[in-house]
Amino acid sequence: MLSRSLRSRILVTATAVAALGLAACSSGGGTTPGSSGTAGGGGGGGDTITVGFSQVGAESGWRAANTKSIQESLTKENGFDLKFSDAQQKQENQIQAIRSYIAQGVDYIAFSPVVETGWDAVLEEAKQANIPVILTDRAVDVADETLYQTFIGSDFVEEGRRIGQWVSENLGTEPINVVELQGTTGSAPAIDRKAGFEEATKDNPNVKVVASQTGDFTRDGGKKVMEGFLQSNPDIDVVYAHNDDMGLGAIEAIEAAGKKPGEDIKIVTIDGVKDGMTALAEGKINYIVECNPLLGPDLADIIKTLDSGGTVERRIVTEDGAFDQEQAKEALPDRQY
Ligand code: GZL
Repeated sequence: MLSRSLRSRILVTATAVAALGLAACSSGGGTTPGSSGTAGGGGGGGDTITVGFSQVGAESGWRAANTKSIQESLTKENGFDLKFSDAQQKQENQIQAIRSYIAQGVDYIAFSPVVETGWDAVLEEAKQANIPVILTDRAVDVADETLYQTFIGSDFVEEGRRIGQWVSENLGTEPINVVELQGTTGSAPAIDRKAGFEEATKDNPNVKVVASQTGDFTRDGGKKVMEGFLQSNPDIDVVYAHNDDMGLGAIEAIEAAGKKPGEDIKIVTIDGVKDGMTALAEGKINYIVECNPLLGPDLADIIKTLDSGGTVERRIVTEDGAFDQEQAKEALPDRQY
């Protein structure tokens, strides 16, 4: 969830603009292309707002929690007509879904881009159709930044940095061989989590990444890649998995090899979903940096702010916690996902 101060800043802007009568609420498809988020949106307040959402897929516990949050927030009772699609982690399916939303004339398009590049053409089509686009969870790399109104999600570089700092300080006091289970190739979280870890560990000669390969953010992918790592690397000390699900797959592979995860081979991951936090509390994972999936309420706020003629920040970064094994035991009972 956004911090209270950030949410209040978003809403205050809208109120101020509306009060000054500066809101130019257009009916139909939203704002003039390229504005900084002063969308008129579906009906300028009051009418049902139609939103087309293209989700990456259902690849992980994080994604399931994210989907639930969005579907529970953009409800008819809350003034939305949500059209939702699952792209099964294929960019072509997301592009097809966005084109379908454009053809349907939705008021807003929101999506979590499976990879960073390849979006310029379809987002230009949305811009020409006067449909504002909101990025959730993952960012895009486009030439024209006006192709989307705002990005809301975590700072993945910082997540990788926090993992790297913990590994360097707690495990890197002696030479350690690290294997890395990367997320989906070309995705913002995979690129940034790798960069953050490298930045935080580059000055510690004890920390050596001996193998790095994508497990595509899935439990099965993490297990299969870890099996390969175990066969080709006799002395693995630490697994850095870009998400809990690949870390949980690595646990299966490590136990099948007759070793103790969390002890013989330490594991650090990112997300903080229930299964990951449970493994952390049980001592099979050593440290988790959270990545908050509960973006639904903030997405609803952003769209309503834009729809009432308000403006939103270009980049809205959500707050993430971090947990060691003792902290996981305390936090587990109250976790929402
Ligand atoms: C991060 C999100 C990532 C999660 C994975 O915001 O995009 O995708 O870390 C999920 O679990 O598959």
